[in-house]
Amino acid sequence: MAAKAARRPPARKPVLVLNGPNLNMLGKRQPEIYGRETLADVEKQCRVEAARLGLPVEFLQSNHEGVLVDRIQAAREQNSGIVINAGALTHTSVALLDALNAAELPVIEVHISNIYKRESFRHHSYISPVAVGVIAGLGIQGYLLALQALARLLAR
Ligand code: CA2
Repeated sequence: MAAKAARRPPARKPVLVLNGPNLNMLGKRQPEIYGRETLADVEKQCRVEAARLGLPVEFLQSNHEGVLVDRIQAAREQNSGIVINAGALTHTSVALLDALNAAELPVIEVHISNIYKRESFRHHSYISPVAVGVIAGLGIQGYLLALQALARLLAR
């Protein structure tokens, strides 16, 4: 008799958490806007939350637009969804918008601060049109909420 095929769920591709320019400075300057936690703390908390949700997760922070574009292009094959805080590139980058569009993955946009309470140039995001949702103003908890949202979307 033929052996029964093992019914293992297909391996899930990791969710990619991307951080843009200057977010490596988190916790080191401007704590009144961005809080006291560092990017390493964000990564640690995301890893704990992702493990709880059963989501594999990968991180990249870069100060360079092209590096972020390259990683988003690779994500199309390598990842199942993207959480992105593009930093100031949020308000300037058509290149990131195009890359996210081409990736055809669920995207959640995160901002630590409430960009709508700040200078008017921060009120417009080039990447929001490709995002399933946008979380702003909830501090680094926003990243954890974004992972929860992606876990639900990917389970559908
Ligand atoms: O609120 C957010 O998460 C932002 O994406 C952060 C960006 C800003 O340009 C966006 O308008 C809103 C800035 C990230 C820079 O982070 C720093 C953190 C500490 C010290 C200096 C910069």
